[in-house]
Amino acid sequence: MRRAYIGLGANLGARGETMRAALRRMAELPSVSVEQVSSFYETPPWGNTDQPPFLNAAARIAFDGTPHELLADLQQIEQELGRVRHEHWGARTIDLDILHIEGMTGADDVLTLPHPYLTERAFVLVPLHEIAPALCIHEKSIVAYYNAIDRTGIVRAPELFAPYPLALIAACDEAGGIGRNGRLLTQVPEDMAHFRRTTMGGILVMGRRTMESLPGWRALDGRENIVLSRTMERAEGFQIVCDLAELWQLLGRLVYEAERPIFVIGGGECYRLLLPYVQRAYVTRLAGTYEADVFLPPLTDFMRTERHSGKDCIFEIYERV
Ligand code: A4P
Ligand code: MG
Repeated sequence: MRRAYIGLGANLGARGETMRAALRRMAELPSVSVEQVSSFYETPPWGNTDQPPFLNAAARIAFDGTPHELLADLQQIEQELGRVRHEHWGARTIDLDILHIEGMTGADDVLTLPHPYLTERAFVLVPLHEIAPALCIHEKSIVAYYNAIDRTGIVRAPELFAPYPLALIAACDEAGGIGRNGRLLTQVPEDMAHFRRTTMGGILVMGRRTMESLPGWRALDGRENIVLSRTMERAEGFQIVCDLAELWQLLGRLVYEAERPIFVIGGGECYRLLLPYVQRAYVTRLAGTYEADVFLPPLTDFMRTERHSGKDCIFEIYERV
């Protein structure tokens, strides 16, 4: 296996979706594993400046085979994702460049390594700097190139680099309450079983207080447990992220390995923060009210698509319209 760095760029169509699809397809290649993905950055067009802004990212991969085989695989993905070949340095659905392959330099008719413009382009250096600051190209570190380049106009695009639509799962009483004194309102076995069934095999994202409310502070089995917390440093069985950028990066890595559903499981603050990225909500309606002090944020822009009654509660599904 050799390590390589791939640059991704898109400025036509649903740019974020196309970039995510390209990463998934790269990860599906038998000869490639995607090890790390940078945030997505919105970047002003370079070269031909009379075109829409780009999304750019960089990925670190490990691959088997020759550089030319890798290039052919990447070009195949570009084709499948509907890359239309416009003019040189012009607009494109997706562009996958090999930025660098460890231990390899050289040029022939089809491939130049490292990529010839790598060190002159802020839209390459900014994402590459995020995942490989210490990498050396022509005996100079990426940090050094990064510090020297004009990065005007390049911004991290949080609403665009969310790697996947999220699902939300919550249990509310008749007043929309979800918790009280840092705990669930009540434990209905039927709802606990529903929660377990729905989320099994998936990725759970929770706030610190929700994590602390789990029995014995233990991670939930059969699922990846992620805690979003600015203050926590480590906890056995949990992966900790301190902000959304870190969350997207971690989720990116996890879901490119294997596509799994992602559930936001609470508490109130976590629901509020992540609701803009939620596509589907599983809501259990509990009978009665419990003097809650935390409430589910209103699901405006959602439509109820399913509702069935259990023994003690009602199970609903909402989809974003
Ligand atoms: N080729 C040679 N070396 C490589 C390499 N290391 N990786 C050959 C990939 N390809 C390499 O590329 C043309 C040929 O380069 C390939 O057939 C391959 O054999 P292409 O992608 O088919 O054509 P292109 O994209 O029009 O040319 P080029 O030079 O790759 O364009 P760039 O350099 O990709 O520039 N502004 C922003 N902000 N962000 C962008 O992503 N991208 C471009 C395109 C312009 N401006 C941009 C961005
Ligand atoms: Mg290219």
